[in-house]
Amino acid sequence: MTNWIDEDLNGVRYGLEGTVVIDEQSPFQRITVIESKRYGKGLLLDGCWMTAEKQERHYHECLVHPALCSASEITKVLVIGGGDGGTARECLRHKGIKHLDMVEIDRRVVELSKMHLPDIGGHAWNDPRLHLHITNGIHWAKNASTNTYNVVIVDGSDPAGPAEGLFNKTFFENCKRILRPGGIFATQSESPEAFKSIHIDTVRLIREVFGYADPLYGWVPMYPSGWWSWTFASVEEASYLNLKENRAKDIAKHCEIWSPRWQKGAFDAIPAFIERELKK
Ligand code: SPD
Repeated sequence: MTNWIDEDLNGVRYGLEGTVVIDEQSPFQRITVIESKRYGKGLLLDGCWMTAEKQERHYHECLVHPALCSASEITKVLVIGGGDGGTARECLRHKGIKHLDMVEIDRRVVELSKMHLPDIGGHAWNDPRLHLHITNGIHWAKNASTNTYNVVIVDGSDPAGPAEGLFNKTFFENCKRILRPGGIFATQSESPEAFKSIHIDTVRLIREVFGYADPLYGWVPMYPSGWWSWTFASVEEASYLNLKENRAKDIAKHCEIWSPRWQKGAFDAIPAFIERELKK
């Protein structure tokens, strides 16, 4: 018998054929781990696709490397969310990182990811540079000292449930405050098709807070519409557009999707309807 596991959104289903391995309620959200025919094991939170073994690089590489290849320094980095470990794994490919704080609200996401999706976090879980804190990332950003991090990366889920506060002005202002000069902020910024207004509002707000912000467009086939975005921001100038050549060259060797050429096209691939909206 064929089993389908679907994310339902506004009258559309985004599904994979497979079986449910774990389905439990944590204090924060419903956590589901599945085994799919096409993409291997996958993770859903509150019924929304987060990641899958054979597709996660589409997402994690594009969130991490534009920021880490363009910040002036990358000694100290903060990741908020990202409990499956994929963002930390991509960050820690960068030898220049000395200290990575990863702040995840839900201990069970980390535990179940380590147990069922161990390759997504991979070596990151044992890397001494990784400092995992199970606590609220919004409070972390509020309480961190000014000028602490070279890069702040937000790998949250959609703006409902525990991730809702990762999309508001106060949170973005705190992220800006804790960035060091020359620092870069990065966040997943939803789909320009399936979450059009959230996407536009998010880019606008980040631009208003930081001064410079641009969305980058790519594909995560399992997410609603498959068409996804990540937004990068900085304060003094649009420094996320300028890659540090040596850093980028080293990292690109290991990537499946991301490369300097891909990134150039992905910033330029802003759809006309979004560009018009952002100019208003
Ligand atoms: N609609 C899905 C948005 C998910 C963003 N975060 C995914 C977590 C992967 N580390």
